[in-house]
Amino acid sequence: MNNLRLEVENEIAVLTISRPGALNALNSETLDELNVCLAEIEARDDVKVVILTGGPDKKDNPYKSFVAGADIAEMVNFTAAEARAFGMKAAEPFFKLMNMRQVTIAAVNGFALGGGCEIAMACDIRIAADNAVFGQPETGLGIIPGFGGTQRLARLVGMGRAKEMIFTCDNIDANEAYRIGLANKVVAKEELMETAKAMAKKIISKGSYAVSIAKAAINNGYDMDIKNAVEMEANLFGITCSTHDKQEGMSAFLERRAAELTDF
Ligand code: CO8
Repeated sequence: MNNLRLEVENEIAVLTISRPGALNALNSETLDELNVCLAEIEARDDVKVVILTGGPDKKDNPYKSFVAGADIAEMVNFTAAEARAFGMKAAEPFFKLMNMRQVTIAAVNGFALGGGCEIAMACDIRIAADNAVFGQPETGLGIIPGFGGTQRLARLVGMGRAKEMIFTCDNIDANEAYRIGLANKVVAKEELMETAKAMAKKIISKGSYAVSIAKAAINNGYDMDIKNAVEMEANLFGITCSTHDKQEGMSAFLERRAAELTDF
């Protein structure tokens, strides 16, 4: 892989997008690598949480940029057909981040602009360094967010705020992102990875199978009517009740001891 780095330790995969000369902008090669890498991660039993972050810039500053967008140099001469294909190429790994059985956390270490904000939004959770900057500058470039931004931003922060960000191209800082629900947490930049790993560890300490079923229930139910969504949840609840973890988790509570959860 030319533009991605994968490190797995303690059931946490840290996936770093690394294009130092372009502030980690997403080009076709990076999207392809991401797609392959996420498929491999999903098949691994030794990974329970994925943390996605950006590598240092060319001056080796680790807090300059998460992802500064899709690669403008690649897009400048796109025909309409090529642009559509590029959007669909991103949709695959973005849906993997959203729907894979492992929890995905974006550790936003600087600029999260355009496609960078969009890939962070495809993750389950966003933790922002205090210097992070979020924005959707596309309309200023004569395009629209094309990696799911018009859809995911409105779902996360509401239509009014999404429209304001997309129509004005105003960037927002980490605290504002937290205030409007775009970031789950803001931490000192030096504590970003430590915080993301601590959250990952806490999630891993729960029943991993239950967490992955809960993720599926939230994702699948979101666009359903409430009646069907609640029925779908009841079905998934039934499935979790057939697991070792349910028996162990509830017995441990009743016996006043710590549960020894496995991943099923
Ligand atoms: N694409 C390509 N190269 C980039 C990008 C990018 N998005 N962002 C930065 N770079 C490059 C710069 O060109 C520069 O390269 P070089 O050193 O060779 O000149 C290098 O990274 C460093 O950047 P700067 O010198 O500009 O660094 P500054 O600290 O001065 O500024 C900024 C940092 C503010 C982040 C600035 O680089 C910037 O504004 N970048 C562009 C941000 C942007 O507009 N992002 C949105 C892009 S459009 C998009 O994401 C659409 C997604 C959907 C596509 C759907 C298609 C179907």
